[in-house]
Order: sequence, then structure tokens, then C-alpha cells
Amino acid sequence: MVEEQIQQLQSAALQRIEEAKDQAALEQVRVDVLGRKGSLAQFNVGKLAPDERKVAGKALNTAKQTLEGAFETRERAFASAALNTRLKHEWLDLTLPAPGPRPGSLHPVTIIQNEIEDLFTSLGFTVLDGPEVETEYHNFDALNIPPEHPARDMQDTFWLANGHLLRTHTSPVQVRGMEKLGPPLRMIAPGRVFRNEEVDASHEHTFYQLEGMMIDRNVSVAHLLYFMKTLLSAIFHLEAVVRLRPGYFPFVEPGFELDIRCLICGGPGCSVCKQSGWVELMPCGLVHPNVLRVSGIDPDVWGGFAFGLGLTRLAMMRYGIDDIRLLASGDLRFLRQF
Ligand code: 2NL
Repeated sequence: MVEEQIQQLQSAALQRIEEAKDQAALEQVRVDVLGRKGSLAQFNVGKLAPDERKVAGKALNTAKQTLEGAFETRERAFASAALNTRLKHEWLDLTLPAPGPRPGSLHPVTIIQNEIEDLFTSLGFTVLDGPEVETEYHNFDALNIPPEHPARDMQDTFWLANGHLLRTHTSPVQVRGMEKLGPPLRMIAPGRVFRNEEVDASHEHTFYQLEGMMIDRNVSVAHLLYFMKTLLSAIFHLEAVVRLRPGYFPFVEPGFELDIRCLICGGPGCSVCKQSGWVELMPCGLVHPNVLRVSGIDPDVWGGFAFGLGLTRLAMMRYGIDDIRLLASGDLRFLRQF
């Protein structure tokens, strides 16, 4: 009798399990049937006569096991249906072509630096590198800029607590080159330099310079002009027309400002050359005897020319970049154009 009731309950429960629409409905059936106050729990086997108790207990256990199995099967069906739905929505077409490589590109200043390095290397110059944190001696003293000299005010320097400084030009690399290599020598020193500047569209505290120097016997301003014209013609891909004006720098004597005929208007005058027909491009000169002497080179035997070139300014001129701050901005929209 009890056994029959249990079997009926089991079939009813199996039917409900089969009909449950989702996991929540299934959970409700489980509570109703297997729960602490569920329909199976109402059979109090303890109250039955011993022979009935045995049969009923066995039937209860069987029903419980059967139902638990059915719950599990239904649950798995729900899980796999959910997975199938998800997979259908996350479908990925593996036959589509790959997006292809996204190569980087050289920074505009690096492009110019590489070109100038190639040119000077072909003319027998060595490319030198040196520290960005320099001694006061190599940045100033060895360049004929004594402590009280106004030229120190011309350089707004980042001084470090230990008396060293961030180099304000790449000249100290050349001082180290003279000390180490001795004459005759041809070298260029490209690199990053630092000045304590108020930053705006045309001023940066960090920018790139390339200085160069040739020391040999009987080096004259004619050599200086020849090398500078060769350099500029290669950079601008045309026969550069240049002129020298007197300029003052403590490390050269005589010193010059080298101008190039305006590349935009070719002479008559425009906004780029401020109507003068010339663009100021390169400070240069013959190396001062004091500079040679302190680095162990005899100025009575050896002489040379030296020049400074603003790599950052050159890059801005070539590519028409109107704001110097773009160069170190790391903005990919800017960098991808080169
Ligand atoms: C500049 C740089 C110039 C030099 C730099 C130089 C270096 C040594 C000796 C002599 Cl070790 N000269 N470099 C020469 C002439 C001009 O210009 O930043 N001028 C504003």
C-alpha cells in the first residue's frame, strides 16, 4: 500500500521534472519532493509495522535515488542548452584573413639623425656617444667658458645636487673625444640635450642636437664651408647656397652663424625667412686654441672646425611640424605619419 503510494509520487515527480522549463522551476520541484518538508519526507517509516517498514524503506530509497538521478540529468540538459546558446552567439569565423602586421616607424628626429650619420660616416667621421649627466668641467670649463663668463648665463642649466648637470649641448662628447682619440680626428656627436626652458610651441627642455668637429693640420674656414655645403645639399636634396655671418661662441674663434638660402622662396623673401631670403641654420667656427690646449692638443700644430646642428629644429623644418611638443608626446596619430 505504502509502496504503491511512493511509486505514484515518484512518477508524478518524474513528470514534473520532465516538464520543468528552466533551472529555477527544477529547483522548486526538488524542494517540493526531496525537501525537508517535501512529499517524500511525509512518509514516516518509523510508524509502520516492521514488515511494512522494510518494504516501504526500500521503496523510499529507490524513489530518492531515481529522482536524484532524474534531477541531475535534467540539470545537465539545461547547462548544455545554455552553453549551446552562448556558443551560437559567440561564433567566430576562423576563415577570415588575419588583420596583418602593424609595423612601427622611425621617429622623425631619428630619420634625420640616421641620414646625417650615414653622410658623415661616408666622409670619414666617427659617430661618438657620451653621458647625458655631465661634469661641470666637460660641459663648461673645457669649452673655454670660465665660471664668471656670461656664456654660463646663456645656458639655462639643470644642475644636480652633486654638482653635476644635464648636458646643455653635445660639446662635452667632443671634449671626451679629443681627450681620448687625439689628433687628427673627425667626429660627430648626436644626442639628447637639456635646458631649463619654459616649454611652449617652439621651446622644449629636452631636444636633439648634432655637433661635429674635424681636427687636422691646416684646417681653414674653406674646409668648414665645404663640409657644411655638402651636408646641407645632402639633407635638402639640392645645391645649398650658404653665407657666413660673424657669431660669438666662447669655444670657437672666429665664430660664425651659417645661413642657408631660403628653401621656400629661394631668395625674394617670405614668411619662413621673415622676408630676408635667408634662414639661420648652423652656428660654427674654428675651434678655439684654449679648447684644443685643455684637451691635450697643441694649437700650434693642429686646428679644426666645429659646428652645431639642431636636429629637432631640422626635423620640424623638413616635415612642417609647428609644435615642438608633439615630438615627445608619444601620440600615435602624430608618429604614424612618418
Ligand atoms: C650651439 C652649438 C656650436 C660648436 C657648437 C664645438 C664643440 C667643441 C669645440 C668647439 Cl668641443 N666647438 N661646438 C661650435 C660652434 C657652434 O654651436 O648650440 N650653439 C648655440
